[in-house]
Amino acid sequence: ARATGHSYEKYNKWETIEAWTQQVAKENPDLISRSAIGTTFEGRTMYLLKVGKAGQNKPAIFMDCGFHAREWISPAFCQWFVREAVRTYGHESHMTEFLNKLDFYILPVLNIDGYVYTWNKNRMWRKTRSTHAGTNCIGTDPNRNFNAGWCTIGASQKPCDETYCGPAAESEKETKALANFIRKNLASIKAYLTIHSYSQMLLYPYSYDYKLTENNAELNALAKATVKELATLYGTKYTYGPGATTIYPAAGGSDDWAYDQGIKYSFTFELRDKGRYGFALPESQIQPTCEETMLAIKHIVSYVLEH
Ligand code: ING
Ligand code: ZN
Repeated sequence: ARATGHSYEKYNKWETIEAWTQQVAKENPDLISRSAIGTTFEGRTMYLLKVGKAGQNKPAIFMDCGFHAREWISPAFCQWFVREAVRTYGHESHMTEFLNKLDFYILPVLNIDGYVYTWNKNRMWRKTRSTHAGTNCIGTDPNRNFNAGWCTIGASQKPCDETYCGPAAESEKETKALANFIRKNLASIKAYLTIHSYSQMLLYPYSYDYKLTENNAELNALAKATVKELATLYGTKYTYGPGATTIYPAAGGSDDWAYDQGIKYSFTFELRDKGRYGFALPESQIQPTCEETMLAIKHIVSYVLEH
C-alpha cells in the first residue's frame, strides 16, 4: 500500500510526506532506513532517510530539501530522488554503483513547521515558525542561521524581516539538529547539497564573503559541467558561481557552513523557474524539473565518487 494520497507528481502535505518516509523505508528495507535527527519548534519529528546498500565505512552525501517553506518544488525533489534511487537500483549502472559505494542522507523537509504553515495559512511564508522574546513577529530564516559569518551581510537583525538571522547562530531547533548531525558524521560526508528555488542557479561558497574557496577552480569547473548536463534534457539554462557574486551576498547559509566544516563539495541548487511562476511552480513542472535535476545531482555524485 502507498502512503495515503501520496504522489511524486504532486505537492504533498507534510502528514503525507511523513507517512511516505515510513512507507518507503518499510518497502525497501535493503536500501533505506529512517531515523529522526530532532524535532521542530512546534514539535514535529525531523525524519532522515539513509539510502544505500549496507556496507562498511561508506562515504556519504548529505542532501536536504525544504529549508524555505514556500519553495515547494524542493521537498518534491527529495522525494523524487529517493524514488529514483530505489526504482533504478540494480537496473541503471550509475545509481547501482552509487548505492553500492556510498550512502545518501536525505532530509526531505528541514523547515516542517513553515511548510505546514504554507499549506494552511500563508502560501508565501519563508521562515521557521519560532517565537522570539520582545516581538510578535514569528520565524527565523534558516538559511541565515548557520555559523558562517553569521548576520554580517545580507541578513537582518530584525525579527519581522524575511531574512532575520535569529537571536544567535543555530538558535533554531531545525538548524541545530542539522548541524549536529553533520558534525557527528563529518568523517563520512563528502558532499553537502541543499535544494532551494527559484532562479535556476547552481551556487557554491562563499555567500558570506567575496573571498573564493581554496578549491574555487574545481567547484567552478564542476558546476559548469553540471549545469551543462542538466540542460541536455529540456534545455533549461542555469547560471552558476560563488553565491556572493552569482545571487547576492548572504551570511549564515548552510552551504558555506558545511564547506567551512571541511566538506569540500558544497552546493546550493536554485531549481525552476526564473520567476514566471516563482515559488508557485505548477505541478505539471514537477516531473521535468526533477528529471533534469537528477542528471545534475548524478553528475556531482559521480565526480565526488571519483575524487
Ligand atoms: N536563495 C538562497 C537564500 O537563502 C543563498 C540563496 C544560497 C543564500 C546560499 C546564502 C547561501 O536566500 C533562496 N531562494 O532561498
Ligand atoms: Zn530558499
